[in-house]
Amino acid sequence: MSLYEKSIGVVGIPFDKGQPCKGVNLGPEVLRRAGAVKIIEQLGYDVKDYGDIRLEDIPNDTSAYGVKLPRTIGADMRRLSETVSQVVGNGAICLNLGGDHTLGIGSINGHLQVKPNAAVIWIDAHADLNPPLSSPSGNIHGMPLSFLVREVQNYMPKLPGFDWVKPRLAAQDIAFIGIRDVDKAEKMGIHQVVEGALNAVNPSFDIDALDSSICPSTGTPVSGGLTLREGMYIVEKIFRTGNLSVFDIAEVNPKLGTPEDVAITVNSAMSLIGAAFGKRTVDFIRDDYSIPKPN
Ligand code: 6HN
Ligand code: MN
Ligand code: MN
Ligand code: MN
Repeated sequence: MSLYEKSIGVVGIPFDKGQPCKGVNLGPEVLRRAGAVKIIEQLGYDVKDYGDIRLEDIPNDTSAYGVKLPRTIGADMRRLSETVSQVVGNGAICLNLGGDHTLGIGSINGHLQVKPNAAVIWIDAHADLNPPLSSPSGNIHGMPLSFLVREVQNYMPKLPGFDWVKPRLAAQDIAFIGIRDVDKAEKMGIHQVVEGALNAVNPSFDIDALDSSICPSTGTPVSGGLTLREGMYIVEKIFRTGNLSVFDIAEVNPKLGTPEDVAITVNSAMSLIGAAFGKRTVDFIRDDYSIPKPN
C-alpha cells in the first residue's frame, strides 16, 4: 500500500486551560484557516475532519495538588482520548491540532488503548514530565507525560477527574527531541531512546521545540532550538517509516506577538504538518506560478 493511500482523521483541540496565556485555544482555527486539512487532502489521503472536541466547564472545580481545574481538564482529555481511540480504531492516522500541550494526555492514552506498543516521540523544548507536586508552575501542560509513564506513578497523586487515564507508556518507549529547558524532577525521568519498536509512532510536536525565532507566537519560547529543516527532517523520517499513527501539533498561539510573528509561527506549523504527511518541500508558492521571462 502506498504511504498516501491511508485515511486521516483530523481533530481540533481548542484547549487552553493547561497554561496561563490566552489565545492558544485558537490554534485549530488558525491552522485550519492556513490549510491544514487541505494540505493533506492534496497529498491524496482520504481525510475526515472530526471538527473540534467539545470542552467542559465544570462548576466549583477546585484545584488539587496545585493543579487548576482538574475535573474539567480531566473530562476534556477523556473526550479527546475517546476520539483518538475511535479514529485509530477505524484504521486511520489521527492528526491532532492543538491547543496547549496538555492534549498529550488524551492523545497518547487514546492511542495506546488501541495500539499498546506505540512509541512516543516527544518533540519539545520541554520534557513535560513534571508530576503535579514537583511542577514549578502548576501548569498542567508541563505535566502530560507524568500521567502516562509507568515509572513515575509513585510520584503521582490521585487527581480528581483523571481516574480513567492508565499509565500505559514505558519510559523506554519515549524519545525526547529538542529538549533544552528541563526542571529538576524531570531530569531524573528522561531517557534518551531514539530507536524502539516502531510499529506505531506518535510524534507529539510542541511548536516550541523549534528555535523561538521561527515560532515567536507560543507561550513558552526557548532560544537555541531546532531549525525548521531539522524539525521537518524528524517528521519526514517518521513519515518514511510508514508507521505514523497519531501526530500532535501543539502550542501555536495566534494572540502572542505581531501579525508577522503569527504568520511565521503558523507557517512553521504548516511545514511540519506537510512534512509529517509526506509533502516534500516547504512550498507555499501557488500552483499556477510560473517563472517570469524577460521580454
Ligand atoms: N510546554 N517545565 C515548565 C513547567 O511549567 O512545568 C514549562 C512547561 C512548558 C510546557 O511547553 O508544553
Ligand atoms: Mn514546550
Ligand atoms: Mn522549565
Ligand atoms: Mn510541550
